[in-house]
Amino acid sequence: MISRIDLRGSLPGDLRSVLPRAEFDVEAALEKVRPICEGVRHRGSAAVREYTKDFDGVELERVRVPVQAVHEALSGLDPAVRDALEEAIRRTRAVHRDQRRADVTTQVVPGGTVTERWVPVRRVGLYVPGGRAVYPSSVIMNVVPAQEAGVESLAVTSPAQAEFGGRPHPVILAACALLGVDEVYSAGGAQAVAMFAYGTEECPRADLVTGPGNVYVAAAKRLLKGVIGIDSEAGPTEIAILADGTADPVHVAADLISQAEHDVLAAAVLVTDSPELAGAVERELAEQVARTKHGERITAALAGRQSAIVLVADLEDGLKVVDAYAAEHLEVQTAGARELAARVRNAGAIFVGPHAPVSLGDYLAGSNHVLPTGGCACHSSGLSVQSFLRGVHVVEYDEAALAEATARVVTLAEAEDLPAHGAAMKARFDWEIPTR
Ligand code: HSO
Ligand code: ZN
Repeated sequence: MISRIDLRGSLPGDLRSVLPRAEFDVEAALEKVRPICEGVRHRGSAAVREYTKDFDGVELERVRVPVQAVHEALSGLDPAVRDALEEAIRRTRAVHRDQRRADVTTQVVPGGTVTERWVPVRRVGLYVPGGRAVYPSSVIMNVVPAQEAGVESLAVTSPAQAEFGGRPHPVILAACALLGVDEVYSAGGAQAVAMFAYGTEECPRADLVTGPGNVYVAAAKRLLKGVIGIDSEAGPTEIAILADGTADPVHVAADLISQAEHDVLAAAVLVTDSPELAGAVERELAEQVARTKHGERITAALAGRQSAIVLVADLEDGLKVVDAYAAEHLEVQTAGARELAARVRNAGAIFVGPHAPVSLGDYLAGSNHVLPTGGCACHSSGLSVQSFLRGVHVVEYDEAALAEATARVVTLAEAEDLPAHGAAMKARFDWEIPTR
C-alpha cells in the first residue's frame, strides 16, 4: 500500500526532485477564490453569508456567533474533554509564555542607542478548520501564542456546520470559551480570510490571519497577503520518520497512520537504513490500517504519491534525505536519537526518541502544531509568540552623537547621489546646505 524509493546507491544531487510530495496546487485555486474575495470586499457580510450557503449549505442570519452561545457551549462539554483541553492549554501556555521577548537596547556609540521594541499585532483573525476535520486543538495552538504575545483583539472563525444549527462545532466554541475568546464567526474557506482582510459590517478588519485550512484558504491567503498579514499557507499534514533497526515497527506504523488519518493528501514518509524495519513496517501498516476507523482515507494517503518508504545506505544519508524533504513533523527513532536529531536542519518540529510521537505534539506536548508544510520548513517556522509580534527599531541619538555621525552620512548620501539626505544632517549644525 505504500511505495518504496531505493536511494541506497549514491544520492542524487537534486534530492528534492526524487522525494514524494503531495499535489497541493494553490496556484490553480487562485482563480476560484478571486471572485469570492472580491465579493466579500464589496458586499461584506451579505457575500460571506451567500458563499456559506453555496459551499457549506448553511443559511446564516448572522455570521457572528452570539457571545452567549459561545459560553453555553461549555455547559454541554464532556468533562473528560474539558479536562484534556484545560491541560493542553496549560502546557501550551507554559511553552509559549517562555517565548516572549524583551526589548533590547544597544548602545551603538556614546549617546546613540537603538532599541528593538517588540510590539504585538493589534487584531488577529484565527482560522480553525472545520468540515470533516474538527480541531479544537487548533483553537488552542492559534489563540495561546497570540494571547501570550499580547494581542489585544482576537477573533476566531470556523466553517458553519449544518448539523449544529449553522455554528461551528460545539467543542470548538467550548475551546474558545475556555480560552476567554468570545468573538467567533461561522465562516470558512476563502470568504473567511477575505472577511478578516477587508472587514465587514459584522467583523472589523484584522491585521493578521493565521491558522491552517484547505487549498482555498491557502489560495485566499496568497491572494490577500499584503492586504492582511499571513502566517503560512499550510498544506496537507506530513510526517517523516527517520528510523534504524532499533525502532519498533509497531510504533513507526502507528505514527505514520496517525497523520495519514488527516487527509487523503496527507504524507507519511519513512526514511530508514534497515530493509528489515521497512518490511516489518509494511506488514504492520497493512494490519493496523485494517483495524482503524478511517481506513479508506488512510489507505489513500499511504498509497498516494506523497507517501513512501525511502531506503538509504546509512543514517548519514538519511539525514540528508530528511533535510531535503523538510517535513512538517519529523520523528527520529534511532539509536542515539538525540545526537542525530540535533543535526537535523530542516523540519517544522522534531520528535526525539521512542516516547515522543507526533500525536503527543498534536495535542499535549506544549509545542505548537501549526507548522510549515510542503518543504517550507527550510525557511519558515511554526506558529509561535513571534508570529504575532513585530520588531520596531527605536533610534535615539543625542546632539554630540549626531554630530559625530554627520560626516559619514553626508559622504554616503553623496555616494548615492542623494544630497538632500546629507543636507538633513547638516541643517542641524548650521552647515552650508548645497543647492542643486
Ligand atoms: N497534525 C495536525 C494537527 C492536528 N492533529 C490537529 C490532530 N488534531 C497538523 O500539525
Ligand atoms: Zn495530527
